[in-house]
Amino acid sequence: MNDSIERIQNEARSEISSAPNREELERLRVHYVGKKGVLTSLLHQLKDLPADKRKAMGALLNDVKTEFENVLRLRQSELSRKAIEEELAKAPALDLSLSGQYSSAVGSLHPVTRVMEQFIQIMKRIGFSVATGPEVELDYYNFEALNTPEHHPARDMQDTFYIEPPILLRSHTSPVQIRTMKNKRPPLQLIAPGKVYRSDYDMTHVPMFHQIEGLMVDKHISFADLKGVLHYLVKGLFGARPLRFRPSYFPFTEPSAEVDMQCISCKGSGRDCRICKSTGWLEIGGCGMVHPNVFRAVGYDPDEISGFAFGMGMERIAMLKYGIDDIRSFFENDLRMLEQFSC
Ligand code: 2NL
Repeated sequence: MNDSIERIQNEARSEISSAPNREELERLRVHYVGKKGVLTSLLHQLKDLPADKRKAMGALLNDVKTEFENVLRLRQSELSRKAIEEELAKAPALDLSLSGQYSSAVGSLHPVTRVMEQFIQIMKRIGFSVATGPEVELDYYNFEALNTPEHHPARDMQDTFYIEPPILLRSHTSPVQIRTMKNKRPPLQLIAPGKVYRSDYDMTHVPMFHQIEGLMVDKHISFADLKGVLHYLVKGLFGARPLRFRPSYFPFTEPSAEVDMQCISCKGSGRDCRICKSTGWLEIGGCGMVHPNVFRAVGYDPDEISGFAFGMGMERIAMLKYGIDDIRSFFENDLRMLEQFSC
């Protein structure tokens, strides 16, 4: 039996390693290691051997089987590689530098980003610098230092997202101004652009929006300076037009005002105007003279210096600029909407 095994081994090795193609290789596999193959039938004959030889012969046959399987696998991979090489040799070389059948879409800036960048660029021209800060804030910077006392309604859980008091998502970018004032001495001219968070959701409110706040602090800063800066800003964003300052209230400014600009659609006439609801005016933000308590909180002396501040929602400005009536459309990622504002 040993003799014939050696003969089978030699024969199998040479046949398998010279098999010309996959079909022939498969035939050899079935012949040598298949269910009715040579090795299987030898294994069946084991039971006829005397017990003392059976074990050694069994082990030998298993080793031979493993070897056949390895040789088969090796030839299989050689033939596969040969097939690929033949295929490659047949075909003309593939030109990877050819342009594709489909072109990929070119992206553009989101309309809110465009308005923000334009806003920043206008303010930089008149000497304002850009400051940024954390979106996850402390109650102290978001409310306390801004003359917003503990039981003020703005701190209500319904309006503000709390991580875990006193940690919250900033509801305006004013904390950036507070942090900057604490680190620098007047004169100061800065804007703070960024994301802010409020628990609101309807046609004109979303829980996250973009705000830019402006702040100017020096000796003798007056409401006239505020008006001059806002006129310059609006001129850059929409073209020169009248502004209206309506008395209002913010805890961090005194006096405070809402800023309205003359309607861009009806030019202030108010005739049948959907945009301004026939009032002739559009609200664009809020402003005021920085409250003395805010200056005290950052270590400035309100008898020495004064300042103005203002805030605007960028989605609101973009809606007015582009005639968009639902703020939620900025956040739906519908390309039919977004592509209209790409350039
Ligand atoms: C609005 C109104 C406003 C301010 C923001 C401010 C910041 C400091 C001190 C005083 Cl550090 N005021 N910011 C003042 C008035 C209005 O925003 O309608 N925002 C969307």
